[in-house]
Amino acid sequence: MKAVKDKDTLYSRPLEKLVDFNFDEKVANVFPDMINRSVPGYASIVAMTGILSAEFYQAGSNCYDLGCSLGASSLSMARSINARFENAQLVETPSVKDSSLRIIAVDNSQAMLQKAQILLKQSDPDGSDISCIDFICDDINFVDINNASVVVMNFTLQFIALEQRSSLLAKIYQGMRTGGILILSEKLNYTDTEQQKLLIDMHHFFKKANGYSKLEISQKRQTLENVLLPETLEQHKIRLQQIGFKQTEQWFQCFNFSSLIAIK
Ligand code: GEK
Repeated sequence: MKAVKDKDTLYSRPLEKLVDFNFDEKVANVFPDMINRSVPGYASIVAMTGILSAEFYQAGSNCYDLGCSLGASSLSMARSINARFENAQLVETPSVKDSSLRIIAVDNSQAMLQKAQILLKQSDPDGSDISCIDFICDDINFVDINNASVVVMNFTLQFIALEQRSSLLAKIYQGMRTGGILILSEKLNYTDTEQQKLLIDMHHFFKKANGYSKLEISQKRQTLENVLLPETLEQHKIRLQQIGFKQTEQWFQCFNFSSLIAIK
């Protein structure tokens, strides 16, 4: 995706009142800078989302990007899946993309989706990759999941109320084809106090090295406290197993940020 120059300075000055973090227009405008400087490994996870999607995508099925924000994961999926089909077909017939590919990108922030559509058009002016992406503005708890071979939740489940997570994941599982994958990326929590402290410290070193001040780190942390609710790796794995996923593997971790693949 084309880089956006807008720098995240939202928490650089002391704020009188810290309100809970939400994905409004101010956040949407600086989001690429914010997520790259705040989430260790974000760019790798987005790139690998494309690679894994291309391998596990089943022709004629749907792909979902739940909590798509500015569409970075959707674009990565579209490019990688289309490239896989183009390469396969070069050998036999000249052509063509898998015209049945649909990527359903869902977010409940109108501001994010508006910006996503502008950015994707800039990244792919002739629309050859992004024409398969349908944006839906809705709560992912209310969206139907059907005939899916790839479902991506990159740093979205952590914003869903704890008591809604099992039913949401069960709905996703029900809507998936056998052999389909869920890519689940999350910030992790640790039950051991020392381990938790060390991992949080390392995350803050990362943010400091990326130019965030102590004030920015502290104010952002407070605004996320009631909104971003991390769980442990074990909680994620056990829940996915209980829902029925036949294999769950952690394939990435950098500090307290991780990604799992779960296969139906
Ligand atoms: C990326 N996956 O760039 N329904 C729909 N969307 C939601 C909901 C909900 N209930 N709750 C939160 N969101 C993206 C990054 S960001 C992660 C995902 C972060 C949306 C919210 O509006 C936001 O756009 C996204 O989930 C989380 O690969 O900022 O750390």
